[in-house]
Amino acid sequence: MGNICIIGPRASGKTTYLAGLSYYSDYGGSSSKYTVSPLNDESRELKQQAKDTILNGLSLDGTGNYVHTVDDLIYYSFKIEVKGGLFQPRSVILLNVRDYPGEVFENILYASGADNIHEEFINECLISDVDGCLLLFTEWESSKDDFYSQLMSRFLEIMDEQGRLHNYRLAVVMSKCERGEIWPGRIDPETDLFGVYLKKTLKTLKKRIPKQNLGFFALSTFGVLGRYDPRPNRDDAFGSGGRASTLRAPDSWKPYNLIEPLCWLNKESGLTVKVKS
Ligand SMILES: Nc1nc2c(ncn2[C@@H]2O[C@H](COP(=O)(O)OP(=O)(O)O)[C@@H](O)[C@H]2O)c(=O)[nH]1
Ligand SMILES: [Mg+2]
Repeated sequence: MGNICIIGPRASGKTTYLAGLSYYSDYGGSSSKYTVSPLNDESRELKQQAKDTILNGLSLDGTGNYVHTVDDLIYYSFKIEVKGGLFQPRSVILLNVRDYPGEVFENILYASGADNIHEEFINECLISDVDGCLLLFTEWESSKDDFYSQLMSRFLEIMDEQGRLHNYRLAVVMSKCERGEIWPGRIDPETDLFGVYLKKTLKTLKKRIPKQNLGFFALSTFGVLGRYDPRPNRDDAFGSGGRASTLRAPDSWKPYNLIEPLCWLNKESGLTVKVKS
């Protein structure tokens, strides 16, 4: 039962993921494979916000950029209990997450020197009581592959400096996977998403991270319209920060794979727990 971080570039869906994860266990009722208990005020508020926004067709506001120290960032803390099944034990995950604005992650490439606050944020994700990290990616154009791959090289360098290259799990996730072009790739994301669209990034990660510490996933907080209706459950709208997507049919909300990467990251349950949310 350890700490897990979530990082990813701007607008990769981090805050929406957390909001959806925290609220879906109530919304899905007994069909949810897990329950989430918020452990602090910020988490309770996010869960409430999820109810007001995701289900009512409004979008969450973007995470602000005006942060000067790690302590300026919102901190969420959740206890997640994954229900046991016939062949799987019940497991408990503690998810402690600072809500980093995407810039923090992207700037590790550009910033340098003593005032490198971005590295300070990343270092916090790599301290010894953190077991691993959920890394959210959202774009797949080939121009992005170069950028993500450079970003990962730098991230791996920092991991190495912190002595975490061989003892840190990385769940590499393609978010918003309900999008039509990538939905079929969700079944084997390593081969059909990262291996097709983000080849360099995949190679960079595989070169340095031990196989058992590297997992590839696809998830979608929004999901598709139904089991036999693969159209995205999504409407594009404009939010305060530009383009923003919201749920198209809140009554049919069924997120995809929210909990699986967390179960994999969670040391205690390791690879034995496979749960679809
Ligand atoms: N299509 C789609 N859009 C999503 C999904 N999750 C989040 N978004 C949208 O992506 C945008 C950025 O999400 P946000 O959570 O603010 O990203 P963050 O900057 O990483 O915290 C928002 O407009 C969300 O509505 C998803 O599962 N599918
Ligand atoms: Mg955010």
